[in-house]
Amino acid sequence: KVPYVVSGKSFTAVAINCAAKAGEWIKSKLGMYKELNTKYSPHDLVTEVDKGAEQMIRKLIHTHFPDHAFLGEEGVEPGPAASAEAVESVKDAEYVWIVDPIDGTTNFVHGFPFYSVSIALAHHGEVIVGVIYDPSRDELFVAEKGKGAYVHGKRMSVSHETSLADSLVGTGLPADRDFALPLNLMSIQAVAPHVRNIRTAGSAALHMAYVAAGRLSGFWEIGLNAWDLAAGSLLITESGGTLTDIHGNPYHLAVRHPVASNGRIHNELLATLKASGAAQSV
Ligand code: 2AM
Ligand code: CA
Ligand code: CA
Ligand code: CA
Repeated sequence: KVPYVVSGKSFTAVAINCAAKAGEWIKSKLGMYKELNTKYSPHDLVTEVDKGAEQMIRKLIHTHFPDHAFLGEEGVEPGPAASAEAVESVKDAEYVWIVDPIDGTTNFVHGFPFYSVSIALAHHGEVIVGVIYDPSRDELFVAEKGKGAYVHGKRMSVSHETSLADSLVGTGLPADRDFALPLNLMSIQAVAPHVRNIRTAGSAALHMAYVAAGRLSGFWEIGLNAWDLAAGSLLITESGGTLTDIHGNPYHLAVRHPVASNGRIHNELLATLKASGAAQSV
């Protein structure tokens, strides 16, 4: 049995406080960031607001839970090797907080109002709390293991579409132009003729929250990281959806090529991705 309450302060309450506080601060900095730097590629952006938000969240979490491990995007060297190593080093921790302070930095930089704060807590590698906050719409998505998923207190459930033909799905255009982007473009070319339409709005975490809320029937992307997916993973399963990797294996913290759906279109989406040839390359 997982203890949800530690010294009178629930994990979920702390996660929500962190997401709300950081989100409000991030929003106040819209159009006001000072330093724009690149990380792994010229398309991989970071600002001092990403770093400041992560520091704010880490401090708040450690005030309440000083013994818990912490994995945040801005604390990890850019690139897939360092990310994999960082996930490996925390995946068995008793408690680890997995945080993306701004998911959708490119949108934040351009003032396109689709970015989010993503905060998850994993217990021995299993996500038990997931919170995603969208400051632009003031939408708060919350899931607790075994207790359902909620958007601003209202229970969420996935969409009812049973075929790709009736589905609106989401994906991304990865910043890694050499490896992930060409593969994801192949997958988009294969999926596009079969679905109602595709959205690539620039925040993987928010796309996952939208699958949980029934606004998208599916989402996939090649080359993501633990902090993009951990909170969304619980939103998906607690709202009745299905989350696997691109080969159909169950989700775990090291998964980098996720396929999320309402469950009903999952096999058709997996089969289409397989037929595209992209799945075999990762
Ligand atoms: P970010 O804004 O937190 O960096 C858009 O396709 C998604 O890809 C976003 O969730 C974005 O997260 C993520 N992303 C951006 N750069 C990336 C990189 N170099 N490798 C993997 N994911 C990246
Ligand atoms: Ca980033
Ligand atoms: Ca991200
Ligand atoms: Ca980020």
